[in-house]
Amino acid sequence: MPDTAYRSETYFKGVERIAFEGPDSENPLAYRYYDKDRVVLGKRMEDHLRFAVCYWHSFCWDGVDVFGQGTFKRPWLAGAMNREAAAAKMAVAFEFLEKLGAPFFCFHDVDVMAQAETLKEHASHFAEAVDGLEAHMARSKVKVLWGTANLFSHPRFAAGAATNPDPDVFAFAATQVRLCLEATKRLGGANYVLWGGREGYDTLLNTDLKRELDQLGRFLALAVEHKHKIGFSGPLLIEPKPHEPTKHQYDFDTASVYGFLLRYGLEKDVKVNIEANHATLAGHSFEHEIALADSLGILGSIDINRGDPQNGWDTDQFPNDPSEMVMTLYRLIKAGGFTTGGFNFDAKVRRQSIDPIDMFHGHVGGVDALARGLLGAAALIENGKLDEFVAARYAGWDKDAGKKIFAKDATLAGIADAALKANVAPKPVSGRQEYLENLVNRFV
Ligand code: XLS
Ligand code: NI
Ligand code: NI
Repeated sequence: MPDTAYRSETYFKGVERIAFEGPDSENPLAYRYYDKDRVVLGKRMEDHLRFAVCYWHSFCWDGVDVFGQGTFKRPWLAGAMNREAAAAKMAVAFEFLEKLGAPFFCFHDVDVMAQAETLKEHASHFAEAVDGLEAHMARSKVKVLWGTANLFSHPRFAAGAATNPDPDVFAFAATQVRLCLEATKRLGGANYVLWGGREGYDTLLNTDLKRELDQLGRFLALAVEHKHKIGFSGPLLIEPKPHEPTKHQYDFDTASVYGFLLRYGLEKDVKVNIEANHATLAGHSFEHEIALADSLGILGSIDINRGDPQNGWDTDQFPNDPSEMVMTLYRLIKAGGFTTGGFNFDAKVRRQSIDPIDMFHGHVGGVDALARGLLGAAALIENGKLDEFVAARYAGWDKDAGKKIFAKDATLAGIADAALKANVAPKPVSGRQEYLENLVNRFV
């Protein structure tokens, strides 16, 4: 039986609300950079970062890995996830959110509810959990950054949710998405996320690729239709990931998601939720994925974490690399900052970090890493040299030579004739990479 004797305010004994104490503080449970009301580039830090705690890693995972049992011994995870255990988990979650001073959280439907055996039971247990969330949110003022349906943990989804060979699995998943989208709207959530963990294949030998892509396009189109029908104003966000758990996932990276959206005519309604560790698994830098999403006009939100340079899976560690954080915040600010999105800590403490207090160390450090990145990025922008350099590098495109190429009546032959006539002889110009790297390092 789960131990449900504890209640809100009692699991993280001795932890007070985390306060800003400045860079010289020796207190490990204080923010050294995150000063939520401090105005940076005309906006409060809290409004720049819009950070969220994710329900799943912090409150649903007991430290299990593929070789070993849970190590954390969270009391609410000790037995069956029944209604009492789900309620106890929720009380602990909100105690944590409030003490951390988190403005947002993110959740999967199954994270917040009692375990269900049937679809009908899913609907009723989830409804009860949403009532609970609503009450906790009203009291604490913590908001939903996004909700999502878990369409990957249960064995029924082993061969995919939308892309399953069995249409009943599609219908089951569609029901979950309908309920979770409606709940996210009711809770005032800012976005709705779809991560296709099982929407891919383990072997092409048993896979009809064309059908599966059409099924996924259909699923997404139906979700868009329902979003409009119920008047959910936030965007739908696809979270790209190249593989893990499947060998190949269809929403591989930002570029492939964009191609998919264009093919199914969904590019106006759907954006991306970019995750740092997923970018690196796809062979990109995190900065690349943000810059590309911005240039395609589909940057929605960010799952902030980091991988491990020596291994190739989604380790979901808390971000802590100052230079990566400066460039992340720089790209975000250049993209105009978040509108509905935010930084969701899709991150978990290590399996040996067994004390409840370790959850605070992880999140406090992560928030501070972002805040420090924000200050560095703001200083880099105020310095102006990086932006000036890039603008100067492309300046020719704003002059005659560039404008003529983009003129409506321009042809390849016309451009070639003019080039021949002028006998154009372009001179190589230094890219100044080392100079720029040194410049950025001054703000890390
Ligand atoms: C897994 C994903 C997942 C999504 C939500 O790798 O990051 O946690 O963010 O389903
Ligand atoms: Ni994620
Ligand atoms: Ni992930």
